Parts: sequence; structure tokens; C-alpha cells
Amino acid sequence: MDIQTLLKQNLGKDIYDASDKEIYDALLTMTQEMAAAKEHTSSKKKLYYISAEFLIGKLLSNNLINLGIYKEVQEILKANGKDISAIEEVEPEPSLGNGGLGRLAACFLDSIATLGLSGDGIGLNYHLGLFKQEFENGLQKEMPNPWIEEKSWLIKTDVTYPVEFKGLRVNARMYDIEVTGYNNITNKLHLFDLDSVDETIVHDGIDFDKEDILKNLTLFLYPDDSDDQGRLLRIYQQYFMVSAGAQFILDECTAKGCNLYDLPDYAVIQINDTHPTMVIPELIRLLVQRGMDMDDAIEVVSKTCAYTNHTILAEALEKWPVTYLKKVVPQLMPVIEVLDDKVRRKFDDESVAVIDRNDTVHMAHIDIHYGFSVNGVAALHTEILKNSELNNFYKIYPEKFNNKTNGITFRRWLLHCNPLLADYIESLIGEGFKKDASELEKLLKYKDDEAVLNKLLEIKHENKQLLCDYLKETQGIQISPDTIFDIQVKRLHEYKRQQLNALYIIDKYLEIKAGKIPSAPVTAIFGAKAAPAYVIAKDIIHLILCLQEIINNDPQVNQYLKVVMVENYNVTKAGKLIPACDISEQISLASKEASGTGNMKFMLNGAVTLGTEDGANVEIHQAVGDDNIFVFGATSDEVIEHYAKGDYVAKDYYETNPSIKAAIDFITSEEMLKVGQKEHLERLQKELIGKDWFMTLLDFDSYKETKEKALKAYADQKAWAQKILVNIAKAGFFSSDRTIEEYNKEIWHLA
Ligand code: F58
Repeated sequence: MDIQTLLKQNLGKDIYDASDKEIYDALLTMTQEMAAAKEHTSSKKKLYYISAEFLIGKLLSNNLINLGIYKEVQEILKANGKDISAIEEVEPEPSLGNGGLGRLAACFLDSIATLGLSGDGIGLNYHLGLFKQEFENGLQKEMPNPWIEEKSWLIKTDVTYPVEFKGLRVNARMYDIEVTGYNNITNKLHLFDLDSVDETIVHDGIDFDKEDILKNLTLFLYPDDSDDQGRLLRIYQQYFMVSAGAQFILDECTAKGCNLYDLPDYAVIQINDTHPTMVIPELIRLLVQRGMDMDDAIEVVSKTCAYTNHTILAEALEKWPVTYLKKVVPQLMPVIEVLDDKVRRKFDDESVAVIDRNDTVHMAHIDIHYGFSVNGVAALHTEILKNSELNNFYKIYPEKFNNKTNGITFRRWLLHCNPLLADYIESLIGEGFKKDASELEKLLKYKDDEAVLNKLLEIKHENKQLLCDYLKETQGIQISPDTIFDIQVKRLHEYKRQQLNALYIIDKYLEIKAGKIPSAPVTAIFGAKAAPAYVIAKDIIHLILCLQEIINNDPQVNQYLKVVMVENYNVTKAGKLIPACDISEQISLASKEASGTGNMKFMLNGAVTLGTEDGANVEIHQAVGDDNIFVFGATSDEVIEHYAKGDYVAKDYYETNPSIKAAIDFITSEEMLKVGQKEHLERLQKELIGKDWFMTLLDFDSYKETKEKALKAYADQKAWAQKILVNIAKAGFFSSDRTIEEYNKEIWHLA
């Protein structure tokens, strides 16, 4: 049946007469049916990608693209007086992730299905997501983010598994979301949930009774863990996910003929950061329960599980006190004790223990000892893991360590979010790049073609205009596409150094006030959520919102500089911001950003990176060469040395560098206190002078100088267009299709 007839059949009326919501619902059903028809009849071995987050974003358009019917649907709708982008607006964005780690999981699922590999996701169905960010009096306020509607992508199944907590037995129900690849098979994302969860217990923002597990278990991703109840709830969530997931995996494998001893021939489990680590002891426990010897079970599981590390920040490497685990999942402790005992017998090294002397369980240590692969997510990150952070483990298991530089799916991050550019690229080099991203290099032959360069500038300008319209409509903010769009969007964290960007903006503001007119007008755009309990991160948001207020309302300044903080930054907004960017801010303290994936999205959409030699920026630099990126700041070796010696003193920079002093003093100036709140601004100022753990001030001069260079370079529009072209052409390596091919070849070995 043709699409038009199918759609009409689903609608039960003429497209012309239907509302956007009715059309959305009909397209959803139609898409689900088409995707289901491509479901994979399971091959023998299957990947299970287990993750606390899957930041999948809106699904309708991406599914239409992957099914190869997006343009056709768009035309049909247009012929009936409907606009596909208005239909897209109707869809709520699933709020199942926080940042890069969760978005990576979503890109990976897309690539796995696109490559025709058998691989499913396993996670949790959070009813209210991470949280929705609202700005009130210049501060972040967290609100619930309900996204599940009566009709949604979630397919309720009859599959349930019992999950046992201390004194409480619950039933995990499985919901499925179809993941259809580009012109290829459909896999599934399995999200577990509890029927008794009750959203009405949430009040005053995102507060709720943290002890009412039956009602709160899958309400929020990363519930506030600043108290014991919050931390215990996280253990409840993690165990619920892995126990249901492990039972599901064992069921699927046994149904295919697995005798459990040959589990590694049927399943490979990729553990995304440490949140799902308990899957290791849980699988061992279940295998023993099914009659296997403990030693055999440990061996089988160790050959089945692989671990991905996404951070070197010590505070992000999870550790759980034994007392907590005993309170929630006492049945796991005997297994974890055996795992610890085996390690202690083999290695006389406290630093690699599973349970340390303070009776704390190190989740990453379980993964490394009892998984067969440990990977970092960019070349530099993996080297740092091997040579410093996890060096003691690397010395024991050099063969387990490997690098898988992250990637992004070009279906969402080019074809969908930037159709103007995607169509133009296709007109130049054909559509091969959609399946084989390395074909983008064919663009290089146009490097001196004026018409092509002009067209790239024109497309960028159009995308900037679209963003202006969007921000005007959604946030009432007026900006001009004829300014340089300098964008930093990512989780808010001190190591990512949004505060460095903010200090630069203050410096610029003070210069303009003093009569120094900038070479080109700039619009500095931010988007970031701060973890609810991360006080300084929230203070940085306050600082940026205050700057937005002061600068945008100052007629002497706002013709040269504007500041925009986008509210509730999410995947949908990323899709609008990234194609409009001129300068991509990737300014983390070298060594701290494991990879970054935003950096790749911006590059692919023709933005030029202003960045440190950190994470995947290093590989972007290598790909585009010195002329097509602006690199600044201390190197990771230098930073690591500063930490080792403890010789970085922020106050010295504050006292000896007049620009730094003026910018930091401004934070609590009279002007700022008029629009901002003293407590927040003073705390942040004190932090920057007295601590500055992520060495903002160390790189201030170098950042300022390099940013000025970038802004000047923009004036030569032809040379800038060449930078755009080279960035796009060299982005092919950062396709998640390449990343997944590497995972499969070197870790998963799926057919
Ligand atoms: C991110 N981690 C890394 N963690 O920061 C980024 O460099 C990398 O590109 C990305 O993973 C994918 O590999 C990340 O997003 C989290 O969001 C944690 C969730 C749990 C609390 C601590 C942060």
C-alpha cells in the first residue's frame, strides 16, 4: 500500500481535515508497523547495550528518514496543507538521558541497526526523565519532565521479571521501543518499569518521598543523591535494571539453545559506565541459582561482559558502601565478597581491590577484573586511563585495554537537523556519504570553488536565521544572524569551563565599556543543565543569566555583544543550535573531557572548533589540520603535572593578571548585584579565586588570544568558508557507524 493511503487509513479521515496531533499519532502507528516489519529474526549472538541513559530525542522524523520515507511524507503533508515541522513540534522529547553518555548510547543503537547487527538496548523507563529546566529569577529551577503520552513509542509487553530487594519483591515490566536502522533492520530498546510507580507523589518541583520505592522507583533519572535515601534509591534503580536485564538476557539465550556454559557465544554485554555494573554479580548469582559452580559462573560472565569508561573524574567513578548494598540487595554481597576475595588472593595491591579497607565497593574495579574488555572513548582518554588513572589495572591486564573513539549518527546530526546542508552535499558528491561517511572527503575538491564556498556561507546564514526565529518565538530573545554565533552547549560542569567563556564575556564587556570596539559582533550562546545538587554549577548558570540581562539591555554594548542562555537544552534544541554555529566552544581543561561528542556534531555542520587539546578535539585537530581549528591552553601532560605537584594557585593569577582580576571582581560588582543574587555570585567568586580546581585562570590569556584570532579570521569570509568545508569533509571518521564497526570487530564479534 502506498504511504498516502496508509496514512489516510490510520487517520480515518482526510489529511487535510486532520489536526497536527492526529497526524502525528497516525504517523507514529504507521511508522511502528513499518519498523516492526523489519524486525530482526535473532542471529545466534546478540549484543546487549546496558545503560542507565538512552537520550534518544524525538523519534518520528528519524524513523521516517531511516525507513526512507521522510521526503515522501513531507510532500504528501505539504500537498494537504500541512507542515512536517509543525507535526514534529507535537512530539514530546523522551527525557531519558543527561548528556554525552546517554546520547552516545542512542547514536550507537542507530548505527548498530544501520549496520544490520543484532543488538538491543537495556535501560529504565523514567516517567519524568532527568528534569525540565526553567529559569526563575536568574536561577535554574528543576521541574518534572513528563513525556509519556497515551500514544507513544513505548510498546507495553507482557514480559515481566521478579526483582528481589531486601524485604520487597517487585515485578519489572518490559516496554519496548523499536530502533530501526537506516535502510536496514529493526532492533529494540527494552526499558524496564514498575506498574505501581505514581507521578502524583512529586511536589514542589522535583521533590518526592525517596523511601516509597513502589511509587518512586522509575520516576527520575539520577535522583538527588546528596542524602542517604537518594543514594539508596539509585542502588534500587540500578539493581532493578540489571536484574530484569540479566533475566531477560538469560531467557533469550536459553530460548536459542544456549546451555549457559556457552553464554559468551550467545551474548555480549556492553556496560555503559558503572551504573549497570551490578549486572556482573547478578548474572553470576543467577547462574549459580540455575545450578552452575561459582567459579564456572564467574568465568562465563567474565567472558560475556565488556566495560566502557567515560570519565577520569574521581567523583564520577561510582563507589557504594557495603552497608548500602546490604540494605538494598543483600543477596549480591556474598558474590561481591567472592569477587573481592579472588582479587585479593591474586594481587597484593590495595588499589585494585573490589572492596576497599573502608568497606566500600568500587564498581569500576568489578568491571575491569570481571569483564574481558575495558575501553576509553577517545585516543587521549584511553592513553590517560592506561598511563595514569587506571595504570595499576593496565599493568595487570594490558590486553583488556582498548580505545574506541566516539562517534555520532549522521542520520540525526546531519540529514535530519540540517537538510539544507545535507541536500547540498548530495548535489555535489552524490548520496554515498549517507552510508559511507568517509565519502565526505570528496568535498575537498571544491576547496577553491567560489560558488561552493559561497553556497556554504549562504546555508550557514539561513540556519542562523532559522535559529533566530526559533529563539524569538520560544524565549522572546532577539539576535541577529549577521553576528558570529559562538556556541557552548553541554552539561554544566566546572571541568567543561563554561565559567572561562563567561569570564571572557565579562572581559569583552569591560573593553567595550572602555571604548574598545570589537572587530566583529558576537552572539555568545549557552545551553546547559546543572545537576540539582551541584551548587557551583548552578551559580555559573546564575552568572550567565545575569550577564545576559546586563549585556543585552545595554545599548552601548548589545550592538557588539549579546549573551543567550537557552532554557532546557535538550536533543531537540541541539538540532536547531548546531547547524547555526560558527564557533564551537570545546574548552574543557585538557585531560578532563573523555571525548566529547558535541564537538563532532558541530564540526559536521560546518562550525570551526575553538578548543583545548582534550578528548576527541585532539583527533579533530589531526583530521582538519592547524588551519581549520583554533587550539589553545595547557596540554594534558602539563595539567596532569600541575595536579601531581599541586602547584596551581588560582589566587596568583588573580593577583598578577589585571584582566583576570577585573573580570572576577566584576562578578560581585554593583551592576551585577543589581540583577543577581549576592549569595550565588560571592560563592562563585570565592571559588574561582580560592580553589578553581579546573584551572580556569591558567588558560585565560591563551583562550582570549586564540578567540580573538578566530573572530578576526571570520572576517575573511572566503577563508572561513574553506574552514567550514574542510571540517565537513573531514568529519567522516566521527560517524558512529565507524565506531560501531570497531566495537564489533574488536569486542563484540557479532556475525
Ligand atoms: C560523557 N560522560 C563524557 N557522563 O563526559 C564525554 O566526554 C563523552 O563524550 C561522553 O560521555 C560519551 O562517551 C557523561 O555524559 C554523565 O553524564 C555522568 C552521569 C552520571 C553522573 C555523572 C555524569
